[in-house]
Amino acid sequence: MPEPTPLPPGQVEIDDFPRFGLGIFAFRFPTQTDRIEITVDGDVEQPMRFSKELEALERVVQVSDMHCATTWTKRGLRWGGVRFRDFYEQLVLPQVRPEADATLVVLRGQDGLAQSLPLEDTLTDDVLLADHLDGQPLGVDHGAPIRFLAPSLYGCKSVRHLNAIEFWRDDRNYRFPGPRWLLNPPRARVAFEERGRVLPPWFFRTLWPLMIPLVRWLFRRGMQQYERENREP
Ligand SMILES: Nc1nc2c(c(=O)[nH]1)N[C@H]1C(S)=C(S)[C@@H](COP(=O)(O)O)O[C@H]1N2
Ligand SMILES: [Mo]
Repeated sequence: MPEPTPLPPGQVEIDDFPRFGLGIFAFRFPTQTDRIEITVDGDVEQPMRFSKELEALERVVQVSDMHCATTWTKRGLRWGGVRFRDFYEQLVLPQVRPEADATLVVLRGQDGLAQSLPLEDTLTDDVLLADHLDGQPLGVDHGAPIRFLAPSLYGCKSVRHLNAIEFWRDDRNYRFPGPRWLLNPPRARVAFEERGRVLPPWFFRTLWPLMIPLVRWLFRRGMQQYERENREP
């Protein structure tokens, strides 16, 4: 076995892989999980909706770590899906035709989460549209039916239940659903410890670990509620 690479600065390894996020999303769920449907819009020539088209892209399996800005890291997750770069080059560029300067990518999840990031951060080799985890279709806990996955960025950018991708010239059409100055780093690069927008890493390293048990509990409760409501009669 090769030696594992060292953990990024300020991260602590955990054994389980919790459903996690901003507390307000603990009780929000996708409305539809059996079909992959992604709308592509923004400063583009031809807005489109893709579904079966994704099946034409090369499939990849990738083992990567998930680093949450609150300091937990789950290592060695085995994702399956397609590369975001292939999606962009083979479907978006020829068919949707974004304006040349539309380089702000906005990702939206069915639960109402919205995130933005620069286009260049989405085109690296390790960024996926993932629909499988450990050889199984994604469950509701980890993003069914499909999620964005960018392992070199903190988990907040890896939007679950992805149903819209937009390419904009600027951030006029993007609003983060929470206190942006506190919780919404523009890039969230793990290697540079971009945990927040304004406050320094040590602030988050100290504060966030105290919140993890509460957030885990909320997201577990949310999942239990979802399972009760969606149980087969
Ligand atoms: N749609 C959606 N995506 C989301 C979140 C969320 O609340 N809603 N939380 C983010 C955060 S903060 C993290 S750390 C990761 C965690 O991924 P997991 O829930 O699959 O463990 O999901 C991210 N993607
Ligand atoms: Mo996170």
